[in-house]
Amino acid sequence: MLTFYNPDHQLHHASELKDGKVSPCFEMPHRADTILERVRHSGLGEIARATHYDSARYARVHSERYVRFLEQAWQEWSALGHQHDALPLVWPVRDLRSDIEPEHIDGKLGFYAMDAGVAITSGTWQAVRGSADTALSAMDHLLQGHDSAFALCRPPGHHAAAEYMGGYCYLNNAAIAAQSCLDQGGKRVVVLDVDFHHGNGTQSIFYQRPDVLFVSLHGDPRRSYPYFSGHRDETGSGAGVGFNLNYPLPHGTDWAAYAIALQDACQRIRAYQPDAVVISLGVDTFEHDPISHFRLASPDYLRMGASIATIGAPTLFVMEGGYMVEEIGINAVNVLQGFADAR
Ligand code: FKS
Ligand code: ZN
Repeated sequence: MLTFYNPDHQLHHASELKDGKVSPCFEMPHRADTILERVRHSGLGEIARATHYDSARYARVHSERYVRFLEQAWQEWSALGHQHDALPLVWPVRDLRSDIEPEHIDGKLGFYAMDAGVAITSGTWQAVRGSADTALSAMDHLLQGHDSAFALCRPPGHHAAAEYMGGYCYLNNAAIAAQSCLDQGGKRVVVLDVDFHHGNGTQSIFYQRPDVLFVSLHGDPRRSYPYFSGHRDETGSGAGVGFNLNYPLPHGTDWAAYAIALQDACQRIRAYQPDAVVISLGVDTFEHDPISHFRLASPDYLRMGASIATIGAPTLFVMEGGYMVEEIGINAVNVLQGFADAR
């Protein structure tokens, strides 16, 4: 399996608010480098550099004004004399006006964000577009007739919707790749999200559409981030009714319980007969993850890969979360190896 990687991710190393203090994000550059090292030493396959795409490709699933905002935010922020990370701190919730884009950068940051987990730094845009380009490059490889590919994306993408960022995510890499497949002749694409957190952004982007089936296994939003989406009764709307499938699972879910949900999901996906499957691959379901609450062990990720292989369609793995940095490489590559061995 070919891995696509872009070293520009290193330009994004941001801060977040934790325990009342501003400190480095759990989502740090070292994560991607650990996975890359593991890919190198596991014999999974070659590593390829991502190519550069026009930003119009991101605007297939995001609004043009949002992409422009991401591109220009640091410049607008630093023009005020700031040198520290830009963080959103005010949001248009409920009956506040969300129809008029503010002119001031403080307002824009909140307008285009769902939370404060998305700092913008001087290198953020270059890293963010490099991450989307990584997913696009890997999808193009799949469309050339290969069975599978791994997009080692960073920053992650699945919380980002058409017009907002959130939870370390800016552009939705998996959604951009899925849309690219459709734009190049694919008729039905599945996004299967196995990150611990619900992929609210991907769900939102495809919620009204039958050409992308979104399936997600995640911590129950009643207790887990992102709290405001991921319930079982979210099944799609309009033409998309029946094409959104959520499996909220309780704290402490181990492989035995997880495998039952995953098998059910894979069966539903097979019945859809997709032309391609995009896996939002988060390994924060790991038992020792510092911010999540499932109990998967390292060997379980081999089983996860084998289970995904039974879908039988060309498969693109897109990296999302996972914060136990020592094991993130082992666990992510275990999924890929379990998949490759089963094919
Ligand atoms: C923990 C607070 C939760 C936000 C968690 C964001 C999770 C991001 C992710 C992604 F894949 F996008 F990276 N903070 N004390 O893992 O879903
Ligand atoms: Zn996550």
